[in-house]
Amino acid sequence: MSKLFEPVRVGDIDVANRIAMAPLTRNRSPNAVPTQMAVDYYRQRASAGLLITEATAITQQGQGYADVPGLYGADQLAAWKKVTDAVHAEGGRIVVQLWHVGRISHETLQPEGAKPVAPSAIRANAKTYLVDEDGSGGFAETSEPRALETEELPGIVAAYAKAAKAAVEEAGFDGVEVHAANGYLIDQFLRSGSNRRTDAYGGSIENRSRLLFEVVEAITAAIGGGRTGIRLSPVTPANDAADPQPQPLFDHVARGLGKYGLAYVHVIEGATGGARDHNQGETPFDWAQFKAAYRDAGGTGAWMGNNGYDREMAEKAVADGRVDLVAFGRLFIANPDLVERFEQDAPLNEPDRKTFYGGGAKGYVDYPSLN
Ligand code: 8OZ
Repeated sequence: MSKLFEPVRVGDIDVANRIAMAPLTRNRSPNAVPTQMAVDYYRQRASAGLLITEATAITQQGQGYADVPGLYGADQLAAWKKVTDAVHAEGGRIVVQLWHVGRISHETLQPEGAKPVAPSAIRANAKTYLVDEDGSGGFAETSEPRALETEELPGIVAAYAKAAKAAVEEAGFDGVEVHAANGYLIDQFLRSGSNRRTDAYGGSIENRSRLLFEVVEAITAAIGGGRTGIRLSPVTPANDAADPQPQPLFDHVARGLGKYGLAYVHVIEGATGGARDHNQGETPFDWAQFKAAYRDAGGTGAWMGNNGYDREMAEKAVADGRVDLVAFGRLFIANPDLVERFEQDAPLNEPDRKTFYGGGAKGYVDYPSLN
């Protein structure tokens, strides 16, 4: 049997196989509260070794799209508890992805119609998705952000830690994943294209990484490193993420993460949802060097690969020891029993792009399982 189906320890979390469900935004949480359908959706997929929820806002300021869930209100935590109970009843494991979108937002989604916040007041060349009063949806340009004051940053760090603690203690999650990828707030601080700050959070690689490390420090102090994972996307162009020198930046990040006893590091290899060989900067990104930087610094967390894998690629990557787990996104949208289908080499359902974002049961909880 392939190692892909063997159990592995992910920090403090025992998982049944090396197959993770990637975080997938589905825009089906009206008023930022997951529905009963979300309970069914995650329950159906509970045979994944590890489920990572869709990105979930830690505060209203951290949200940037219509109908994405949050983790800052009692109603949201209670709704997530139903999800985690359902997954645990099936023997599954589930972590929540903690999200602050930064500048990838729109004034109409922000508290009191305020400007979204960012490292610097530079509008992203990116779109968000909004829904009108009458329920019709559409893409919209992100709003011009305002630069966060240095004095505001401890509040953002504290909001991450508070969300992590509530996620574990109140909502019943096995852990959290820090969303530090895809051009959202933490990634906006990391990259020089979006960070022109002149305080201790901008300029050098050390300074641009500061917020990330403060967030990880606060979360691991609150819930333990063994329940904390992180997602990074060193070369993605998603959401206008831009840096001419991702290698030294992300090697520094990897080294710094080594000391926190993290459960896992989740890496989007290439352009998110796109070309695996996409590069940013002058030289091809050296993925082995990036991983070695983490291991050399004492990092013992599981290494999770993601982006366009199929079963064969995943089996090889795990067999070679290049990764410990593989996260699948689109395949999990369409195949609730992806693990069983892989094990049996059974045919896969095709994902329907039209129902990825927004809508109801169609394309969400109605993909058939083998049995
Ligand atoms: C697709 C649509 C909206 C958000 C990400 C959270 O890229 C997302 C996202 C993906 O990480």
